Amino acid sequence: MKIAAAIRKKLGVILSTLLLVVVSFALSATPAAADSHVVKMGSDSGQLKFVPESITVSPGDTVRWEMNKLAPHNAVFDATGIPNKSATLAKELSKDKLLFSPGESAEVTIPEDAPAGTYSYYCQPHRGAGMVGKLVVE
Ligand SMILES: [Cu+2]
Repeated sequence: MKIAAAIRKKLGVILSTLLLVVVSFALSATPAAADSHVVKMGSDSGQLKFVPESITVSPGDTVRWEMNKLAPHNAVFDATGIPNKSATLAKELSKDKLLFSPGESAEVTIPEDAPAGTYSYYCQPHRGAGMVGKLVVE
């Protein structure tokens, strides 16, 4: 009965592997999956805008600003424009490095302790032209 024992052993390995896959999938799927959001800098039609101008995000989500048209752009938050008026959080969220080439991008992860509310940001070179955006943190 050597063969039967070998088969049983193999079956055991297969079953435990299967169990491991199922369990690890269940564990990784449990916390609300973080979303990633993309905001274009400069509209396709050539306007000085963030597209979309307002997005709704959750803590843990990532936001990626992508250079599109009419460079240069950046995305800057001020303490006055965020719910808890924290200069530290504003700095943490800001991507003040200017982006020039289409496809260049800057990404930020919304901190888990970011308070809910509306966060306003702007592009430093084009703030006067109305290039402002909003993140609504839920
Ligand atoms: Cu700009």
